[in-house]
Amino acid sequence: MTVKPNAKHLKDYTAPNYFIDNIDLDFNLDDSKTKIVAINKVRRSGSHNDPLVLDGVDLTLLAVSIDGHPIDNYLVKDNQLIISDLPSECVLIIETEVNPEENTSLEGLYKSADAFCTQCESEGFRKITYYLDRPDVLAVFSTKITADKAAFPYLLSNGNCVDSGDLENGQHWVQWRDPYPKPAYLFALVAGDFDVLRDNYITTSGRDVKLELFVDKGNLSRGHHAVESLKKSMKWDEDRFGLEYDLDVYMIVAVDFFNMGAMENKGLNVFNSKYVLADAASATDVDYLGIEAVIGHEYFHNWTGNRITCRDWFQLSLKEGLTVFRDQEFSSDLGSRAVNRIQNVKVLRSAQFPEDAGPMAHPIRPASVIEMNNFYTATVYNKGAEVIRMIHTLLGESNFRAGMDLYFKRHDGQAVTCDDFVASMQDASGVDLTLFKNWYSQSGTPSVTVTDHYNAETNVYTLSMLQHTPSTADQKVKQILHIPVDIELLDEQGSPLALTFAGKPVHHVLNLTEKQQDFVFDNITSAPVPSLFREFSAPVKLNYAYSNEQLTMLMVHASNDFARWDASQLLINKHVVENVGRVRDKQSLELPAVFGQAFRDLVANEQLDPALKAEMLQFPSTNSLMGLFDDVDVDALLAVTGFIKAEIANSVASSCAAIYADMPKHVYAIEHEHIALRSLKNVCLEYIALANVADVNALVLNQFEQSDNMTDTMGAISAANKAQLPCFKTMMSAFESTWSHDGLVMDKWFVQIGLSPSKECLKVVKATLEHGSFSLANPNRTRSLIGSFSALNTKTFHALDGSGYAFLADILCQLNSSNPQVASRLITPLIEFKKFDAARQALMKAQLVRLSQIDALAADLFEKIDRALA
Ligand code: B3K
Ligand code: ZN
Repeated sequence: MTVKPNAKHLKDYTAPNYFIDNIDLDFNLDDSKTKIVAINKVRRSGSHNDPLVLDGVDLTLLAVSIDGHPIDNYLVKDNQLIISDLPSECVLIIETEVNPEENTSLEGLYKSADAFCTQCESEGFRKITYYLDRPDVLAVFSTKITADKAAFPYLLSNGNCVDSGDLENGQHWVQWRDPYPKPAYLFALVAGDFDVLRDNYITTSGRDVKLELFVDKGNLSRGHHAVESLKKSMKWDEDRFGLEYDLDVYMIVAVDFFNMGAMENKGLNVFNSKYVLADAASATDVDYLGIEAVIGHEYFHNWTGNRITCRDWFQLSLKEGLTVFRDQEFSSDLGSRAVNRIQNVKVLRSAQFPEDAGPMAHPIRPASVIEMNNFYTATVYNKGAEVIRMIHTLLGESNFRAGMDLYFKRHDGQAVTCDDFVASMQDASGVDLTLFKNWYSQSGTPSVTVTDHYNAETNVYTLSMLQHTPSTADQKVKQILHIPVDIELLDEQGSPLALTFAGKPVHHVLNLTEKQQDFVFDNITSAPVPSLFREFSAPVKLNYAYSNEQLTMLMVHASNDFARWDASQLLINKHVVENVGRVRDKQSLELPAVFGQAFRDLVANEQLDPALKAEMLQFPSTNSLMGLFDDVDVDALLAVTGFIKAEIANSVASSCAAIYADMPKHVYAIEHEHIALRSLKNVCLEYIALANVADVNALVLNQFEQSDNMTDTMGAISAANKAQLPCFKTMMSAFESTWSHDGLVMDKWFVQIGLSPSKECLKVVKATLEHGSFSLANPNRTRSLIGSFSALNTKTFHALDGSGYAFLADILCQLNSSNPQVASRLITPLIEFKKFDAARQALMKAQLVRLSQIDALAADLFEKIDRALA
């Protein structure tokens, strides 16, 4: 392995010994030689004689001067510029040169097709100039950009445009100034030729904000949903949190080459075009909802992230967990709260729980980091949002809002810690969060084992709970957590029972604060069925020995929609576990009659919201089912899931066919009721296809041919893919000829190739690398084809000949040098090898060892491989 990069530790944090209060940047844009002059106002903090140590990566240093005098007695070493003997205050001018067109890491200043753009979070600004590239150094930024006017008519940066002008040689310049001091990670620059969608928004206090959306030429008609989503976000943040936007202009630029979803740079968001562009022909309902959520997320960062930022990167969840919570609430207030909750929980169970169980386990506030980009994780984001949600559950909406208000009052304009956030919540509400804070420092998914006892003579019912957090790769010893347990008790008929003890009402959210704790209820006249962790009140695994009858009762009668869905998942999980046991014991697979009946009743239930029905019909992902086992037997799991899916399909196919036939024929619109019906229709189509009823091929093909929207088009293709219907090929080639000019739409086609259950899948995936619309240089293409294959195609990726693993490792070798961030995201299924059987473990490990021997292994991959092989 290459030299081990150093880890940084939260416990070693020290405040900066210098500050930069002001930086004036001057960019002369050129594809291969962009020159940057940075004028820094530097101030020593306290009295010391330590040198100023600036970060810089992949820079050509041209000149350094202090207070107007060029100097050369500096040291450039290990990606640092070290300057000694500085006066207590000075003007430090640094001239650097960078090569944007060769920057394939998509971090720092790079070219996305013909446009220049930047990505600086977390440590990309150091690829632009030498700087104190850390979030607790806040400066006022001014940015002048000069470039060819014909090729780059738009020159954008943060803040407000204060001046501009033309030069003689066909060049022009624009001067920007952002009045809000910010850390370097929020800096942005974009230069290019775009179509611009312009709008405006009047804030509650009457300020008129210009909204500008920049898209590739010809894409204007696909930008309207993003702008509408932005206006909804601005209104929602005013209504729910009393927060207004603070600059005169809000700009969003959509680019095709982007490592993640989007970036909240102050006043100038840069977005992956996937989260901007949508019209009926090219985007699914999921795409539309994703755009609304990500536009909201980046907008909400303006307060939770930009106005109040992180003291250090270990505190990332301070802004990300909180902002995910805010975007989840936004989507829930605008759409279906139950469906949003279900989808968020699916992410936890299929991505975050496995992360906690694997070699990259870390608390939402990590204690040690090698490559910060590796910590933009489901744990920091999604579990982080769950931690905020638990605070919300414990405090209630009005106390939570008071806590947020206090947080803004205390810390606006500062770089702070998770502890500061919790202190505001505690001080504003009076709720003691001392024990609760363990959620910030402890990794791992806790389990809560519940047993109960009913005394028919005294009418007393007792719930006994035991919490346990298993050791994780990063942390052996675990502390007790404060776990909110939201419950309901139902009588035999499914009616809710009042929760009381000794004549007093008991709140439905129980506080589990000890290892083992009993909760007692009286006046319970018959043995109740408990609905536990309603609304997923804590990110834990529940162990309670539900009977089939209890679960089917909860599926119908639980008053919380999430709990009804969760009961359907628990019913499936229970039979997956039982049947995998049967495979191990060489018995035949079986399901009780109540199982199929539960799903027949579900489909027949006309009272049920179609959106919830569609969710309850969807089979859990293989990745979340893997979480039910300590040792995953891939072959048994696939056999069992295939068997159970077929059983559900056979039980519901005829009623699904009836629902399908009776679907109202709406004029296509992006409205929540329509989205719900489309999702029910398409899940029905999938079961009809899996049950392989007569004429299903024609039915699916007909939906494809008649479709006037991408949701139904993909519904048909996906059903045909899963059921391996002959029409799959026909539809894929029709899709390809319509869309091969548009990589973003072709991503859906690449995903279907990666997910194919066909024996030929890997061969086809490899051949598709040569497809004219594919490019490994584009992260969206790469994730669509290779990510879908390796993360979701369990059968082929985990083939026992090791071919899936070897293929992924081949790709990672290439990406290690071109784009380590993308490589590091894709490696996840390989590093979680310990949960599989010995044969697969050996094959996966061999590929990791092979990768560990790459010359110049990037820190991103190094950190994950090193932890996996430890
Ligand atoms: N803050 C960015 C993510 C940056 C990722 C850096 N590797 C987007 C977001 O969470 O809003
Ligand atoms: Zn974010």
